[in-house]
This record gives sequence, C-alpha cells and structure tokens, in this order.
Amino acid sequence: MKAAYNALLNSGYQLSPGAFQLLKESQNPESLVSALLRQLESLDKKPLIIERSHLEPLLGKAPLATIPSSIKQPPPYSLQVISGSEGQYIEGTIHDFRRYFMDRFNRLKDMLKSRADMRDAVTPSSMPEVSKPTKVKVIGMVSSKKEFKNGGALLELEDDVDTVRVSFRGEELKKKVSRAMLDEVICVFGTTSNGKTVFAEDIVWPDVPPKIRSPRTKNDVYVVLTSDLHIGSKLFMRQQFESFLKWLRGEDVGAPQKEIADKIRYLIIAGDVVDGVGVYPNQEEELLIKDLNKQYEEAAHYLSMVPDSIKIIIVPGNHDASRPTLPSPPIYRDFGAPLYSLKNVVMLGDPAVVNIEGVIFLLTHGKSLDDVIPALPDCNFKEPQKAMVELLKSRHLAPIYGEKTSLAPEPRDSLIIDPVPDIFHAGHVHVWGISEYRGILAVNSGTWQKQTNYQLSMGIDPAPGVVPLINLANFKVTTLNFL
Ligand code: D5M
Ligand code: FE
Ligand code: ZN
Repeated sequence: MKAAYNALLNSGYQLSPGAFQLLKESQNPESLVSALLRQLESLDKKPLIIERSHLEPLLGKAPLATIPSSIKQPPPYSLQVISGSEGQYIEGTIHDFRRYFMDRFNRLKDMLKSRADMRDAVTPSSMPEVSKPTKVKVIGMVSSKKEFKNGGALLELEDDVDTVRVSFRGEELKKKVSRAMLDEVICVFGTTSNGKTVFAEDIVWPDVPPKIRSPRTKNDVYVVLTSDLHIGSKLFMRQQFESFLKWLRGEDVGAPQKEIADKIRYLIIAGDVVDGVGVYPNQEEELLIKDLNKQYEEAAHYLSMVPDSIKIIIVPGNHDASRPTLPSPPIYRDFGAPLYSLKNVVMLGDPAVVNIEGVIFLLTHGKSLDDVIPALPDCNFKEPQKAMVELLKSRHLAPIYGEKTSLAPEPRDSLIIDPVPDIFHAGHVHVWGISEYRGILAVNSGTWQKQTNYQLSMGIDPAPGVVPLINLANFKVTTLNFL
C-alpha cells in the first residue's frame, strides 16, 4: 500500500479520501496504481486529484455517474444522423408552395417511374391525343376525390399544368380509391378515348420495395422507443415513468430482465417531451408546471436518471418548443437548454433519419396521423400502426395538405420517405401499436400521460405506460408494461 501511495504522489497526483479507501481495500494496490498511471498517461487533461471514480472502472465496478468523461471508456455507439430537419425559414408565398409541391410531385413521380411497368407513364399535361380507346398510365397528384353511392368514384389527378379525370367502377376499384388521399402522388392504369378522362383499372402507390430487408446486429442491442411524456401535465404518470427509469438502470429487476436492461444502448423519444403551454383550450387547468422552461428542467431531471451508457435521441412534438409546421427543427435551445446539457442526449428535428448500428430509423412525432387516420377507411386511433404503414405506401409523412398538419414549403420536401427505413417510429396518438410491413417495423410508442379532459371530449382513449423495445439482432419487439 505504501509503495502504491508513494508512486502516485511521486507522479504528482493527490488522492481523495474515497480513492484512498478504495486503494486500501483493493487486493493489489500496486498493480492498481500502475494500471491507473498508464491510463492517466493517455489523457490530454490530467486530473489533479484521483477520485474513487478513477479507480472503479479499473476494479471492474460499475462506474459512478460522476466520473469525468475523459477517463470513461467511450461506449461503442454506432449512431449516424442521415437527416434531421433544421427548419429552414420560409415566408410561405404562393411561389414557395408551388415549388414545394413540384418537388414532392417530381420526386414521387420519379420513384414511381423507376419501376419497370411504369417507365412509360405520362402526367396529366403529357396525355396522348387519341380518338379511340387507348391504354394509358398516368402519374398525378390527387386534387379531388368523389365517391358515389352507386359504387362509382371519381379522382382528379393533376400536374403543374393540367388535370385528368379518372373514373372508377366496381366494388374492388372503389375500395382502392377509398385509400387514395388528397395531395398524394399515385399512378393510375386505365384506358382513355379522348386524352382527358381515364377509365381506371388499377391504382399504384409509390410504396416501399417488396424485398425482404434484414439488417441485423451481431450481438443483442436493445433500442427503447417512447414518446409523449407530457412532463409538466398533471396527468403525466410520474410514478410509472420513474419505475421505467429504474428499470432502465437495472434496479429492482429480476435476472432475465436485468440482462436485457444491460443491453439497452439507445432510447428514442418521438416528441411531446413536455406538455407545453397554451397548446389546447384550458390546458392551464391541467398543468402542474406552468412555465415551459421549468417543464424542460423537470424533463432533464428525469432524463438525467437514464444511465450514461444509453444514448437518448429526441425529436420534437407539437407540445414541444419548436416550429409547429413540419418539418420542425430540434427543440429550441432557449427552452430546451437543460436537455442540451445532458451529455448523452442527441437533439434532432422532425422528421429525422438515423443509422443505428446499421439499422435505419425514421423518426417523426406523427402529427399528420390526425389527418391520415380519419381519411382512411381501415384506419383508426386505436391502431395507429396501420396508418403508419399507409404512410410508408404513400412514401410521405404528411400527404394531406390543408387540414390539421401545417407544412412549411421548403424547396425540398423532407417529408418524402427516402431512404426506406428499417424501423419507422412515431408517437402522438397516445396508443402504442406495432406492425410489420415488407420487412419494416412500424412502431407507435404510446404515451406517459393519462387521458386529459380535452382528449375525453374528443373521444381519445390513451393506452399509457407501455414501452416497446427492439432487439436489433433479431428485430423482435417486446413491450414493457409499467402500469
Ligand atoms: O395528441 C394526443 C392525441 O390527441 C392524439 O391522438 C391527437 C389528439 N388530438 C390532439 N389535438 C387534437 C385536435 N386538435 N383535434 C383532434 N385530435 C387531437 P397531443 O399532441 O398529445 O395533444
Ligand atoms: Fe402527445
Ligand atoms: Zn402530439
């Protein structure tokens, strides 16, 4: 012990009482000190005083949260941000909107035309001039939709110059039309006799490729998906969320669960971290914390309990301090500063695409589900994952323009789904749900907020306290219930 102690002093280091204690208790103080000195040599900024936390990793003990990051072994994260909106300032003139929709139209049209059977497709302004029945494939943006009681339906497809009317007959086609959303880009196969009206035989959506996707990690890597914490709301389920944090820390969990908890490397939060202020009518009556800054302080307080070995990725929701129009920039620093100060947090915009250990994640809050779910016959607010799959088919995160989801007409439409993700994560609906479509996992991650009076009045019935987690080694999804 004495030799070890002197070796440290001779190298110019002081020992804190805690470190001294640890050294005294260790089996071989001399080798511990020489290991420490070797490690300290590699540091640019050397500490003056050796703390317990410098010694613990060398003893194979769980490091304390206070270890200076310089000495901590950096965990082998593999996180690459492919895109994450910065929320470009846009005035929103007619010119801006025209340019925005042209970008959407052209890129989705090219996506459709890249398929062998649509290479010869036309657009409304390039319809052939014909006088006898001719087969045609038309790609256009849906500008109107009428469904008739007698089983027929009419769509209008447009490009920047012209419009084509498309007529649908029969139950099967009518069912297909009912799936068409305004402002999405589709291709219609049919026959025209005048180059103005098409009698449809089929509709094709941009969709994702049918190939089986199988990116996998070699070892178990768990990613936890959550959203809609609504911290600051009286209805935020504090206790249950604390149990979740405890679980993440591997506290009070049985051995098999602990093994999973230890392998969690990423926690993704798809928006609505806080409840915000003035988001819905009479919200103040349901706010426990009425100051937005304080809400984020509280949020950071909770998230600081997440182990440092877990990277936390946060995108904004409509209750967060960000631009309410999509795409939204990361939560504003002015309000979210406490989150930015957490070392293991990555703040991104909505939408964001990240590559985690070779697996592509598409992250969005999912505000557009408010518009998409009511527009689609087979979708509902109890199974939001179904509508998420429809968004994949549309290859767009917010196809419908002019309803509840406002869009910023940036020159490039960042809501187009490209690249095709392996995992599509959204929240917002406050109901969790998991679906698989063409090898892609669509996960809605539910909420930590009990039903608000406003949701009660809207007939929204949340399913809180359930957290999906995915093992990237086999794409298995497990749900944890903290109710
Ligand atoms: O959204 C929580 C849930 O409430 C989600 O299903 C959408 C629904 N919601 C929220 N605002 C509205 C409006 N204005 N109309 C219809 N449905 C709504 P959150 O973003 O957490 O408030
Ligand atoms: Fe929410
Ligand atoms: Zn929301």
